[in-house]
Amino acid sequence: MSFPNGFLWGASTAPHQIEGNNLNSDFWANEGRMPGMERSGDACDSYHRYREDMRLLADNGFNSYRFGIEWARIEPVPGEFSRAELGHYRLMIETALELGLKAVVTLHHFTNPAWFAAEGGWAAPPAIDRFRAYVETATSILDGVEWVVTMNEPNMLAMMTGLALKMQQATEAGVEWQSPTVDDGPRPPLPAPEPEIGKRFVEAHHAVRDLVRERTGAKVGWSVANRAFEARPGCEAKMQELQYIWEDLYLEGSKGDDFVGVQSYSAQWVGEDGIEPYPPHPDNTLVGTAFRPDAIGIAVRHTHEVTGLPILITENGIATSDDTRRIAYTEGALQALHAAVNDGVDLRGYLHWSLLDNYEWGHWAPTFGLVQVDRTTFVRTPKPSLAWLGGIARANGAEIA
Ligand code: IFM
Repeated sequence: MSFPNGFLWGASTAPHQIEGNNLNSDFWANEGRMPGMERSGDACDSYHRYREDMRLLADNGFNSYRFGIEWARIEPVPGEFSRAELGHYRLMIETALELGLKAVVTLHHFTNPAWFAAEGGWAAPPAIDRFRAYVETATSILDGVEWVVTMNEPNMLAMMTGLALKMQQATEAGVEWQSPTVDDGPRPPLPAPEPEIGKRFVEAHHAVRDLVRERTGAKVGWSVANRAFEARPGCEAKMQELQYIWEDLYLEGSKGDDFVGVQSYSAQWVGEDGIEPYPPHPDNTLVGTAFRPDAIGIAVRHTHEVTGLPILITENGIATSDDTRRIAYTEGALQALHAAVNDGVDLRGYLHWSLLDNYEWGHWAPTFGLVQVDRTTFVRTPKPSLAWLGGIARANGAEIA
């Protein structure tokens, strides 16, 4: 099983999930407000330990690293850009290049500056201009970066933004908010993203795309969470309707980009009543989703059909405490990807989610990392999957039965 020349092999992270103390962000301000939600705190202290993290990748055979720059640090108050923070991210880029890692840089990964949220967030009139001003400033440090992701999972962000609005309305009406749980029963389907919010993100993406291209020469795209829907017999039309709301609006928004990022973790059935819950099963992951290594194959084929663009796997992985399951999952995912390449999908790289066991948006229990992190000492302990995947990266392929 070999992959195309120049294939990117790496891992992905997001600033809020690993850096620690992202004090000026809206997510930080809201942590702990919902029952059962844990705080990010120092996270993995990658803000200070990024060289060590990148070394783990470079020393184990990988050739790329996806990380984000944090808007809330760069622009802590409207219009005031921190030269020190821009310098920090410039040093990160230089460190990656020095270690032989291609930097894949995300400009927005779910979190906003707290002031932006207070101004009304993405629904407010100045949102697009605010984002454009941030991106314009950020481009000044991107020399040498070949791949830029403008926004991470705009479809999940549209879902989260819609949910936050509903929570706010419930609070204002004095009604207690019931959040969906993933405890013992079947994991309920996530609420659908609001298309109107999604269209705003398409607008935001288009507003910065040429800016990034002109100022940096990097390839520009965004990364869409792919649900890998499968239709029960007779439910194809229902599936297409949901596919539009969940993915195709965003995939169509990527037309004209240089590439599209595909992110996929599990597959989900669509029946007459819509998306089916993941039923409880011993193989389910720590976030309650089904063990479906083949999902990434469904995701890239659908993305290829809708966009025809070069594809970078910007996230794929599994929340498990059993690293042998991580290896089995990733092996299955690579097989599915290899088959898709053979069928003509233009695949440029595979970036595993995630390098580190990190902060999973309110929870520390779901561990996605190739590397375990002690949250008191911050000592990094590589899991066997790091060397295993790095070996495949070195060989640009593998003998897989
Ligand atoms: O941790 C997240 C990431 O921030 C976005 N994509 C899915 C991951 C796992 O849930």
